[in-house]
Formats: sequence, structure tokens, C-alpha cells
Amino acid sequence: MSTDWNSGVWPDWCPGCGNFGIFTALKGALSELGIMRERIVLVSGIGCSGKIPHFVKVPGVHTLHGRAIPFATGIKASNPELKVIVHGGDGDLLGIGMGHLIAMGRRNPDILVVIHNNGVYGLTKGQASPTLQLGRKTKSLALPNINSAVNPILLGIASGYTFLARSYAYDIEHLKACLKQGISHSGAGILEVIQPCPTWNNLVTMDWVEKNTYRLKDWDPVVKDDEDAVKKAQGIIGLESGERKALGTILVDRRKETFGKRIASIYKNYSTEPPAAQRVEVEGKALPIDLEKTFPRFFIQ
Ligand SMILES: Cc1ncc(C[n+]2csc(CCOP(=O)(O)OP(=O)(O)O)c2C)c(N)n1
Ligand code: SF4
Repeated sequence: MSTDWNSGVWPDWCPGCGNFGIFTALKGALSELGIMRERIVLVSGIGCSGKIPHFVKVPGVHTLHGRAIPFATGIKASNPELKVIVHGGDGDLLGIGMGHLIAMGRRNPDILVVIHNNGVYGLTKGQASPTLQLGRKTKSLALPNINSAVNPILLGIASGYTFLARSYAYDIEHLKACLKQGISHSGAGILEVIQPCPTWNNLVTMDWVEKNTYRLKDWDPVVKDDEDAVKKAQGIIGLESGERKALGTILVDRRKETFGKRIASIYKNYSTEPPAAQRVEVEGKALPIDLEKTFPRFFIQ
């Protein structure tokens, strides 16, 4: 694999952190997909996971806590030629950023959201995140968790996502395959990645993952028609209510219009002249900061 994807910034995650696996799989997926570096944008929120755009040699934005999705949606709407990928923690995307995650499903933009699910708020020393199960006590908690967990896959179906998958941060090949599928999907995608955080979460170990997950077999994720969509949704509720977590591609629905197509149906010049191809001006005058010079990669020259 090309090391060309390393930015040169030293990844300062703790030893054994699952973020390393996600980083490696992402570089592998980008290499194998053969997308031009300039056409990729990584967008993250705040958290250990949010540091990933610093380490990968592609254009990226490390935004505000919970706000990666609206940033990403704006970037994609402005320049539809870009491949936009969001990375965030379970706290970032399912806590403070939950409303944006739901809104993205309703819009169906061509964006993959990679949820680094470690069950805790890693960067702020291991508070319980929205995915930690009720009654579980990690080593970072004084008492067992008193809140029930959110399931990102079920939330994804309810919100209208058209691609859903789950993988595991230490299984680089599996994760790379899911990333490739999710990045290539035309529409809104969630890829939940079970991510060990050895510093604060002693419950999600390799042994736990071995016992509590299984690879999906004989499951066709592709939705064929409306009737099939209902059957799939019921099937997924069944899959997700079991004790063990399913790993693999859970849903692919290619029938829904993307956000880009919806915008194009309203603005007739959108496909030839999206906002990134237009001059940024107010009342005929350039802005005091020349955004096109400051962020040239986001503009179509
Ligand atoms: C508005 C705001 N509120 C709270 C914080 C503090 N904060 C920083 S990161 C974080 C949670 C990170 O957890 P998660 O998203 O699960 O990411 P991880 O570090 O586990 O990758 C919080 C609450 C902040 N930076 N900004
Ligand atoms: S605190 Fe957890 S999530 Fe953050 S870098 Fe360390 S191991 Fe990774």
C-alpha cells in the first residue's frame, strides 16, 4: 500500500487505539478506489477520532464538536465533484451532533459517515457515550451507566439512510471493504466501526468482539422495491435485536434521489455551475477574505 497517504503528522492516539486500524483501512480504501487525492475531503468533529484529517494526506476540515455533518453537507452541495467522508466519535455524532445525523438521512447527500464507536468520550477521559449499554460500567465510570444505548444502524434506517454497514477497527480487510462500498455508494451512508479504546473502555476487548459479533452470511442488503424495503427493515430490526452484533453490509438502497439531484431539480444551472464554480461576492464586490485563494481546493477553477 502506498505510504503516500500519510500527511507526516504523527498520530498521537494511545497505543492499541482502534483509531489506528480505521486510519490504516481508510488509506487502503482510498488507494484501492483510485480517487484523485484532490477530490477527497475528510470532515471531522471533536474527539480523538476527530484528529484523523490531520494524519491523512488529503484536503480535510477539523470542525466544531458535533458539526462535521453540516460542514460536509455544505461542501458537497457547493462542489458535487468532491468525495466527502465524515469521521466522528459516538459522542460527537450521536450525542451533540445527533440532530445533524438524522437530518442527513432525510436529505440523502452522497456522503459516508464513519462512526468510531468506542462506547466512551475518549478525548475527555471516558464518560459514557450514547452507545454504551444500560448498566455497563467501564473502568472510567464510578457507577454503572444509567442510560439506554442508541443503535446507530436502527437510527440510520429510521432517518432514511441508504447505506448501512458495521465493521471492526482491528479487522483491517473487512473494514477496508466496507469503506470502499460506503465511499462508492451514491447517497447517505453510515459505517459504524466497533473501536476499542483500551485507555478508558475495558469492556470492548478483542475477546469481547470475538464473542459478541458475527459476520453476516446469506443476507442480501440490496433493496429491490417498496415491498422489499419493508421486509428488509423488519429483517434488520431482527438482526439488531440479537445479543451479537452483525458485521458487514446491512443495507444498500439505490432507489432514493440524492440531495444533489434534488437541488439540481430546483436550480437549473446547478450541474454546470454549482456554488464552487461561482465567484464569492456580495453586491458585486469580493469579500474582504478571498475564500477562493484561502481554500483553493474547494473551488472549481
Ligand atoms: C461544545 C463542546 N462541548 C463539549 C466539548 C468537550 N468534548 C471534547 S471531545 C468530547 C467527546 C468526544 O467523544 P467522542 O465523540 O465519542 O470521540 P472520541 O474521543 O471517543 O473519539 C467532548 C464532550 C467540546 N469540545 N465542545
Ligand atoms: S483515549 Fe481511547 S479513543 Fe482516545 S486515543 Fe486513547 S485509546 Fe484512542
